Amino acid sequence: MKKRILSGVQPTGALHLGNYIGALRQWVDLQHETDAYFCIVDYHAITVKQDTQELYDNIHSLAAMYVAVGLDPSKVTLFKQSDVSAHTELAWILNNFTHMGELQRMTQYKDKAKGNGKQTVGLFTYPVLMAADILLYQPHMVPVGEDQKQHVELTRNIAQRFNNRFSETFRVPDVMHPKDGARIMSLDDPNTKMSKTGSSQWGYIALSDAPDVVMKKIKKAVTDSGSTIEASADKPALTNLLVIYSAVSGKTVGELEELYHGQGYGKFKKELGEAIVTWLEPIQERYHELIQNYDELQAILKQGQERASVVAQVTLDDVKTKIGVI
Ligand code: ATP
Ligand code: LTN
Repeated sequence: MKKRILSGVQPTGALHLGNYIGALRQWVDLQHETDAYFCIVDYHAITVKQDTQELYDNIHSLAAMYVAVGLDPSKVTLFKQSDVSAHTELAWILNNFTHMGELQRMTQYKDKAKGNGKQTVGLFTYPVLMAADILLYQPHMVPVGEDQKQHVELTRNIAQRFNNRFSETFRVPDVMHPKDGARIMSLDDPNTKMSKTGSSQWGYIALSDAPDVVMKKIKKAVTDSGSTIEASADKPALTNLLVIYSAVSGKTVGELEELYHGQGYGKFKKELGEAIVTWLEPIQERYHELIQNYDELQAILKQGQERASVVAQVTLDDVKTKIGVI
């Protein structure tokens, strides 16, 4: 039997190279050999303030990007979290199997709540909703970037706690990171992760960025002192650029180091920018076709909802029976 995987992205803005290299690239690679579920986690997005129309548009553009990067909706289940009400139902139940202290230790919560005296309960219990997203589908693996490792660990703890209290109910899933690029760094600050909401526009390359924007962002990207182009612990900025180059060109970091041995940063950056633009071209073409075809996107999400609901309901009914409400 095929192994099952599940993952998700928040519809909070354009997908960037960090999302692709850290998460979606693995999804595309795994889609044929696994039974795969990919979610648009719109209820996670509202844990920070969203504009109504923008959120609606972001959901559809993320669905289009999922398909444009290579996910085949006839092979995988693409769906919207809010379309399957089992997610919020299970999240409520799991809230009662999660300790305050566990959530207080979550680094993403601490980062997002920083300097804000008015953080919401939704932001606090965000990881419990994520645990519900995962556990409903009984996946073997959760392919995500490194920043999500702590959330998957919490999910495992919640699952084990529930299983110990009642009987075997949830599969305890493993986190799965890519070999390279589990944490792509910001282009303007190699000490922080590339993010669509956290850093300036110069920090990330969106998959929807126009060629001239890509070239400008790469030109402005921070580099390390010295002049050799190599990946090493004391060259975090160049290492990051090499990992990105490798992902978009298919060449290994070692091959790229050899190719640029003795060459200047100028030539390296120009060719890296061009490689990204070339790689993005077919993705953007497919994206533009899809985004204009609203009915097709709706049909993909509807089909995903139908498939996901069936699987999710089986787990939810089992949980409700075990706790005594049915
Ligand atoms: P935010 O704007 O909150 O930073 P984000 O860019 O991290 O959002 P998410 O929707 O939270 O995007 O993440 C989607 C997936 O992309 C997750 O699996 C996450 O681990 C991965 N991811 C996000 N940023 C990076 C990064 N810089 N490097 C590698 N993977 C990443
Ligand atoms: N918190 C994740 C998004 C997310 C997710 C999930 C990822 C929500 N539910 C379930 C994997 C599985 C993030 O990337 N910020």
